[in-house]
Amino acid sequence: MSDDNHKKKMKAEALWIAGFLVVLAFTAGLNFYITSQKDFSIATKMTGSNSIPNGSIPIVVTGYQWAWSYTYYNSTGKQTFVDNLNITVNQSYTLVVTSIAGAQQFAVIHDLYIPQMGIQIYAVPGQNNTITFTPDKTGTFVIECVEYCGYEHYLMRGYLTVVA
Ligand SMILES: [Cu+2]
Repeated sequence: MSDDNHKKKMKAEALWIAGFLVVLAFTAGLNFYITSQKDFSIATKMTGSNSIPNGSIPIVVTGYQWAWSYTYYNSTGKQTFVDNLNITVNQSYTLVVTSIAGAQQFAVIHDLYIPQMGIQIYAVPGQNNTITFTPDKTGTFVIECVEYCGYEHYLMRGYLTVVA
């Protein structure tokens, strides 16, 4: 191998490494940014008492492979939404979190995480885990599953939108 050729190869390798580091730095930066958005003051009066307090609106959250569904009752009756949830500011909500029970391979544990609200609760087949909270700021917040639950785990993302 000539010296020139060797230099070219070294340069190509250095470029590959540099490019890879740029991609890593970008994704790490994005992750740090999102997790730094945590503001536990957004959700107040949080409890995990496993009961639904008076005046709190229950929302049944079910983890599937691979989506979240939210079911609640309002003036138009029973409503079910997939992935995204819209709620009202300064209203108390109780999430009743579970995972679909059924054929063994689908009955897996998920983990509901709303980082900016400081909410994290397991979704376990056959269990109803509750958490009560009152959002006191409007905005759009990421909802994600943080328990690896199968190969499309990454699809279990959505948005919680708090409106006035
Ligand atoms: Cu999951």
